[in-house]
Formats: sequence, structure tokens, C-alpha cells
Amino acid sequence: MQIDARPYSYALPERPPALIIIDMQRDFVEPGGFGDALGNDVSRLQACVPVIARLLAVARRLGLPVIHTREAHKPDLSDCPPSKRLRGDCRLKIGDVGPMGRLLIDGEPGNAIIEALKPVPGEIEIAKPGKGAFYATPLQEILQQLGVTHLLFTGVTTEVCVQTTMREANDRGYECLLVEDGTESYFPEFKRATLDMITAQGGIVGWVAGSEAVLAGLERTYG
Ligand code: TIU
Repeated sequence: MQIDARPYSYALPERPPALIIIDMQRDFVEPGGFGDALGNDVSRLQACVPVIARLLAVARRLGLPVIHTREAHKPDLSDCPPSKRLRGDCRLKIGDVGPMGRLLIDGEPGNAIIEALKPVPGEIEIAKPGKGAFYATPLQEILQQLGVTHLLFTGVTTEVCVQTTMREANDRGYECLLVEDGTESYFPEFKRATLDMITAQGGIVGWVAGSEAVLAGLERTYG
């Protein structure tokens, strides 16, 4: 059983893959958050929301493990290196108070996952202090306990937290697929380049496929 993907078909294992949803939090997707403070047009990220919602509904129905991540720092910022906090020339920095509470701080209203993709009980939610979801988190142990070998990636932003996490996962031996329309960037050209980088050289980081192909493959294999 396979998913029609680039650079070639992605073989699905007997044990279903996990759906990984990276950082679909208000901080990046809604006006007044961290993404906005960095000077980005956050409306660009909206396109992937209904796609991820559809994948999430199917993952829940078919019993795939679902893992949500949030880029989040402790309220005392002890897990935020000054190099990260002070980087750039923006009005508000990590930990400063914005319209949705303190930017990128665990527990603040702006740090919550958007309503359309809200986790349900039983789904794993990981707060991560880095761009990659493996750095300083229990993600590797969780995946090992689940016995998961294959990861389907969605979320934002394609070239920052999604790509970093996919590379970390690839180095740990996971078979990774990025859902092309289930991820977005503030920079369309960076999204395009990321998809090309991942699939070049025979899939040096992994596979890319559209959500229709992913959904069809999941239904055929686990439905
Ligand atoms: N700025 C940007 O594109 N992304 C981030 O800071 N974090 C994530 O990608 N989640």
C-alpha cells in the first residue's frame, strides 16, 4: 500500500504513520502574534488550515496517532536563549505582551492551537522551545513508545519549524512525508524551495505528496 508521492511512491507500513501537526498556534496564524510581530503577512498561512482539518478528521477516524506541537517558552524564559529573544528588529520580542498575551509563552492565549485544529483528549501536544520538535522535548521517546516508523508532516512554517523537524526526524531514521498543501510559509518561494530540497537527490530528506493522494493512500491501507 502506497501514497503517490515525489520523488517516488511512499510505501505505507502495517502500523499506521503518525500525523504531525507543527505549530498551528495563534502566535503564527493570527494577527497580533509572534509571526505578525516579525513583520509577516499571517493571512498567507490560512490556506493550509482546511487541509490539515481534513487530514486530522481522517487520522482520528482511522486511528492514526496525532501529535500537535507548539513553539513555546517557559514564562521565566529560562529555555529561550538571548540569541533567539533578541534576534531581529521587531517591535515586540518573545515574552513581551501583545494583544493575545505574552508572545510565544506557554499557557498564554496566543500560544494555543487554533480552534479549527484544537487537540482532543488522547492526542499528544508537545511544547517545544526550538524550531525543531525533537530538540529539548520528549518526542523521540513518545514515537518509540508508539512504535511509529513513518511520519506525515503538516503545519507552519514550511522552511522553518516544519523543515527543521523533518530533518531531525530523517536523521533519527523516520520515513518522512510532507503534505504539500498541508503546510504554508510566509514566503511562497521558500515553500517551493523547501519542497524541492526535500525531494531532490532521490528524497534526501523524504517525500512530498498532495493531501488528496495522502488521504486516498490512508483510506486504501487503513480504512
Ligand atoms: N518565523 C517563522 O517562519 N517560523 C517560526 O518562527 N516558527 C515556526 O516555523 N513554527
